[in-house]
Amino acid sequence: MQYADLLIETQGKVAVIRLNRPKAMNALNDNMMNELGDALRKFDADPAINVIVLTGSEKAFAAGADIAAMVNYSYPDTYTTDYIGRNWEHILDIRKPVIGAVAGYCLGGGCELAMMCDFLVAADSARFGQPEIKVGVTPGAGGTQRLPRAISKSKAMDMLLTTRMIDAAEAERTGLVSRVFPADKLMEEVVGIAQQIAEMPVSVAMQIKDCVNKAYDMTLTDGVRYERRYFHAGFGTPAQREGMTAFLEKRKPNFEGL
Ligand code: DAK
Repeated sequence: MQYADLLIETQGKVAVIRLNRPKAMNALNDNMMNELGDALRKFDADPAINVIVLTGSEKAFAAGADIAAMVNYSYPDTYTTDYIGRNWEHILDIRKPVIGAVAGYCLGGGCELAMMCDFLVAADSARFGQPEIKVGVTPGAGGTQRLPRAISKSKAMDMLLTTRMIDAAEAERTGLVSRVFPADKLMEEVVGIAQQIAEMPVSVAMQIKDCVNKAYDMTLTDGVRYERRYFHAGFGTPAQREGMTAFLEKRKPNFEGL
């Protein structure tokens, strides 16, 4: 796959998508978001890939939506063409696990994009922030909704209203990221995590992702019922037969193609 604003590589069953607009701190523009949607959809449909890693550069995951592109937009420009909605949220339709690996600045729309990943790991250089108020707008890709769910209302209000950036340690402490690594080890570590997941049955990984995401949209009772349906259905799958048989036979399970 060749893209103008992304770099792509694969390592076994893991695909790495790298945001790549180095001169603009990976500011997100229409072309990059269209390309990202295309790459994500292709890997989601590729039976050779089980897990996707989304990352940026050492300096920036992404420093927000491209302010130069937005500066002259009018309300009709954004409303009638569904700016953001039209191409920023493809990642939410991806059924395989997507891990975000953040180094450097992760601001505004960049932080919102990162929060659409299934989970985040960070380099110790990472800085997260929602500085949109400073450029005169509210966040438009979920910042006011996903951030309080991730780190608490108080922390989110603080970040959104003051534009204070939090570092990797605070991001881990508050639950925004799951693990922090030295910057020079980030990619090695995240690909290792992705490979570990890629050895699991991909169908079950997809089901778990679906269930966890439902936890945000359903009542607890409905969510547990939803999960239970997958659990029961699991007893009709080769993954369950192989996983449990391998355990009893004291061997490593082979979930290839499952
Ligand atoms: N957009 C465009 N260019 C950007 C950029 C951005 N968000 N961030 C950085 N750049 C560019 C800089 O302009 C500069 O370009 P040149 O001058 O070299 O041509 C280059 O990247 C390097 O940046 P700096 O020279 O500023 O580098 P520093 O190390 O000094 O500072 C920084 C790095 C990340 C702290 C700083 O660049 C910065 O504060 N950037 C802006 C961060 C920001 O405000 N992000 C939020 C953007 S607003 C909406 C939906 C969504 C959104 C809004 C509305 N609706 C549906 C209505 C989302 C909005 C946003 O994300």
